Amino acid sequence: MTLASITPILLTAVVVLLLAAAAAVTIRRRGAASQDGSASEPTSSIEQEHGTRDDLLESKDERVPVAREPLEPSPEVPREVATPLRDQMPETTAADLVPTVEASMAKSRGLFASFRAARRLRGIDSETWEELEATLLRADVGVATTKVLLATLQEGVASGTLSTSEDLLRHLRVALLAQFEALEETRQRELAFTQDPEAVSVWLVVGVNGVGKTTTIGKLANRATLQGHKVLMAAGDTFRAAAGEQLETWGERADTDVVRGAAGGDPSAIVYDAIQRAKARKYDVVLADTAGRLHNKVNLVEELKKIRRVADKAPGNVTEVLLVIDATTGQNALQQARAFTEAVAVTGVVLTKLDGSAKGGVVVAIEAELGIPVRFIGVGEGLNDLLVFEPQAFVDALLGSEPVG
Ligand SMILES: Nc1nc2c(ncn2[C@@H]2O[C@H](COP(=O)(O)OP(=O)(O)OP(=O)(O)O)[C@@H](O)[C@H]2O)c(=O)[nH]1
Ligand SMILES: [Mg+2]
Repeated sequence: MTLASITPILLTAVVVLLLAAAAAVTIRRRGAASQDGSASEPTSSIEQEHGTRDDLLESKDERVPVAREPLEPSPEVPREVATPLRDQMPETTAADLVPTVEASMAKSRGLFASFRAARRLRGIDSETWEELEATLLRADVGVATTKVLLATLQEGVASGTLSTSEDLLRHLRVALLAQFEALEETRQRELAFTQDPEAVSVWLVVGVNGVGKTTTIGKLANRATLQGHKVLMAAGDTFRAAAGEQLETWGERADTDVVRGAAGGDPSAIVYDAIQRAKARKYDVVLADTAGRLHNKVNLVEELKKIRRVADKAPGNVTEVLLVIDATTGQNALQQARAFTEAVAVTGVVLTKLDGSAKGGVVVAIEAELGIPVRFIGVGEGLNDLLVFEPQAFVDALLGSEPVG
């Protein structure tokens, strides 16, 4: 056989071998694809050109959201998490530890502990008075009240009954308690309900912006609910956009219903609606939030007067007006608080943010200068961080009790 005669035969054999190999590869690929069940569909011309739909999704990293995103959030990721305002609000649960006034007043007590340490083993001299005055002012007892307290102590020294720094602190304790005693008759431990069986009790909560009104309402609602009362909250702050939503979050936490109106609406109308609803559905009390800021002070005062008037019309009966004051801005807030006491007859003060503040002495100034009893103290951002104000426990927590050596 010549080379020329076998060349066509060789070429034919090579072509046959190549075709056989190609067929084997195609069969293997189909077999593998059909095992994961994904390749039985015929491929379109677009897919042939750009890849399959799955390839497209994967290449743009869209496969997971398109294919797997659940319609509802999973139980581990509650819907609240997606709401920015709720994210910003402090986490709190009914199982929060119940705080103590002693733990909450550690910073204020530190001031008096420093005074003790500085005056240890020394008699009473001019420095003693300077340091005691500075300590009282730093604790935010206020200039006027500090003067009165120091005068009482100086009398004791002059009459020979007080001769050491520890004597001074002991007497200060007595003087502070005597001052709290002055308002003891009006200081009910529990918030009042109407005596009229046909009426609905209303508790109004007022104060300048940011002092903790809405937070306090949440805590009070929780407290009253745990005591067995049926509580309805009224979102009377229509001035600040997020105020209604914030109150609703507290409603969920405290397991309490909330009546809301449109943003920018009339707060008195919302309080009125809440009272009607409370009457119809037999709620015991309407807890009304109010704005802390309006376009100007006159507007705010006029609006509060109107809310109070409306809330006090039958079947509504305003049994408490609580003025919320922020301890960290003590003497300043005190000035602002006067405007509120003129607008609405305040029945008690809630002093917030005592936790972490060294200004616990402002309680003394509030009672002395505003003549209104402090009823509750706020000691944190959680549901349970509200304590009934007890003068004895408060004074003990403020002054501490380590003896001077
Ligand atoms: N540490 C501490 N923070 C508090 C306390 N009470 C309130 N706050 C915080 O103070 C801030 C303001 O509280 P709000 O309840 O919104 O105050 P508000 O008076 O309703 O404010 P406006 O609606 O703007 O007038 C929030 O961050 C609260 O978590 C408290 O007793 N202790
Ligand atoms: Mg508020």
